Amino acid sequence: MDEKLLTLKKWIDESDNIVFFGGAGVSTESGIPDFRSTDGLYSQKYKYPPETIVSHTFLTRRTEEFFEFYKEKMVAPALAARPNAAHLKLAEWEKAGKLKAVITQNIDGLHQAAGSKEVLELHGTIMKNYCDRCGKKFPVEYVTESAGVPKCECGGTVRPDVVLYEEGLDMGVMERAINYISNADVLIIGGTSLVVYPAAGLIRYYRGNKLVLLNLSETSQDSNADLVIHAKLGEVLSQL
Ligand code: CNA
Repeated sequence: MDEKLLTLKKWIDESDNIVFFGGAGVSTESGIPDFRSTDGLYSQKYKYPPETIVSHTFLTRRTEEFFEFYKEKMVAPALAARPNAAHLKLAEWEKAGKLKAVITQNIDGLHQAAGSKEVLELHGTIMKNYCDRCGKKFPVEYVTESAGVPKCECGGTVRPDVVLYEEGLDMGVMERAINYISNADVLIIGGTSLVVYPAAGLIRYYRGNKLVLLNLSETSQDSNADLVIHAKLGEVLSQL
């Protein structure tokens, strides 16, 4: 085990107040492409960039194209995926009383599938859907089994309970995330490029001296971390 890993192991072993904050890179080892890696969705060729498609304007103005992309590129890979070593290790730490919460920008439900209980989904989840007219709730299967745009019996569109670009985050979830981060002993940030705000801004609420950045590529926050490891999350966490 190299020196950085030994430091991380020591911090983990000694703490019962770890908080994990992650993004799409947590799920790439489960086969779900992220946005910004070289084989991520931004590198694939579409008529529009993903952040244009996954936006409120696109959902309302080009609803059919939205659902075509959303179902094929976001829902199908997530439903086919299984939790990887990173999801499983975080769930194990929570069960052992060491980890307080997982705060995620992911919408794939894999932390819950791994057994994590306290999961704060900043950007919502594909698992929950609701009618934009009457508010009726629908499971993800309703969306996948509907041809084209999923419709409610009232005539409304059944949309994902996901925070799209141009939409605001749930303030209750944000407040809970801030509370966990500002009280954390060890904060591990992993699998996120830290460019999507306001989620990326959460890092500034951390007040401790064990900020771990565990990401495949460099981030703008590397210089603010106490420990930086550029490697695959699942490969690192499974060694701990
Ligand atoms: P991003 O901007 O695509 O960044 C991902 C980061 O993870 C990059 O810096 C990669 O280098 C890094 N990375 C990739 N694989 C690994 C790995 N195995 N181990 C460690 N690091 C890795 O994604 P962000 O989460 O930062 O951006 C936020 C968006 C992406 C959120 O709104 C998400 O909802 C959205 N998204 C979510 C999913 C999902 O739910 N699985 C998939 C794709 C996009």
